Amino acid sequence: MNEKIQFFRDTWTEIDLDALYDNVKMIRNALPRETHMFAAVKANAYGHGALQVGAEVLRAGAHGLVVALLDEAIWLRNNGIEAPILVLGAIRPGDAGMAARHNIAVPVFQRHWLEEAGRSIKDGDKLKVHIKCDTGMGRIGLRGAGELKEIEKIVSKSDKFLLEGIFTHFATADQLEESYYQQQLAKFKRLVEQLDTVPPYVHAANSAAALCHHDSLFNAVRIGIAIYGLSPSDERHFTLKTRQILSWHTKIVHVKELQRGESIGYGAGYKAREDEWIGTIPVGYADGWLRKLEGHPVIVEGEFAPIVGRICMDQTMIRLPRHFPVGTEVTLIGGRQGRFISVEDIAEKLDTINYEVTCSINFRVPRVYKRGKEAVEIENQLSTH
Ligand code: PMH
Repeated sequence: MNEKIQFFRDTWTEIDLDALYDNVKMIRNALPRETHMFAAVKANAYGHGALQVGAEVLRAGAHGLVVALLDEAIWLRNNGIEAPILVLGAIRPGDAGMAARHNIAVPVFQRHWLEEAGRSIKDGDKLKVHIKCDTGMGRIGLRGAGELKEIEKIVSKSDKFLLEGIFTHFATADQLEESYYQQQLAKFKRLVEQLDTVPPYVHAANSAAALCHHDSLFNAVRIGIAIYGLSPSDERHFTLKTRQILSWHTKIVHVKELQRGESIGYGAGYKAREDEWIGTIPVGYADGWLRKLEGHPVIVEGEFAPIVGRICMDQTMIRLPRHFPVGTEVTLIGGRQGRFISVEDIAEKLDTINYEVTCSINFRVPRVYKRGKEAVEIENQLSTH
């Protein structure tokens, strides 16, 4: 580990690169050999770190990466990622030249966008485009065969564009009820059949679809949540034994004994029911450790300890089963000493989904990348080095 890269507050996440590698291999092995797997590393790889996750998933056999923003794609390119990258979200037509220059593929679904984009692409450059079809998600995409044919015609006639793919996105692939999924799939198939020339990548499946519906695979898939070892669905059970790759830790910075009746935190909202040991940990809602987690347990030396009082911006108090010294490690998410707190446990307490939990862990929290027990890299976005 590079000793120069460090952090000065004992709060960090650990990303298990071995588990990530195994997860990707497992998912790859569950798919036909010829299926191209694109890994979704948008939103900083769902909070796990796009550069490190991107490099590892490619090493494990992913074919390319998908992101939401052109900014995310350029950042990956500037940091040495050479594999295919597709932006999923709409980009401004004036930025098409920039995407072409960086060999980044983008979605197309509006005729007037193509006309304007063509003007921003330098002569000699070619922009790779994937036609985005809205078959029922209702976000972006063309909806009818007429628009599709028009766009195919403009793209195929222009020397500024290269038709590389066609895709859609499912709204309900994670649900047991399949009729809406089937409707979307049928619509997409009908649209693909309208093309004069089928492009190299035809893709529709996210994690839930790829793992549950083999009819959704076409020749490429876009897998996000499953590579992180998190469940794509509350309703469906997955047999793949992927592992959660993220854990979150901190250390106690202060310990005190409270007398019965004394209170804790903003609003003096918690009162000790008896004499109690209280620890303070340096993590709060400004890190993505949200106030709604009050009452939820953390792990201290293999025992659960509940969060007491309101979570502050940068600090949280926990009720300890007994005295622990300052510096004792506390686990907020993940496993330690035989106990485990899953991302899904936190999501349930927050009344949200696992995706939102990891995406909410923000730039203040350093990411420590591990192989085996060894930390191989630390990413601290606040680093002054
Ligand atoms: N493709 C598109 C177009 C997506 O928006 C997403 C995830 C994925 C693939 C990967 O999905 P998975 O993580 O379920 O495998 N997008 C989002 C989203 O916009 N909100 O939550 C997940």
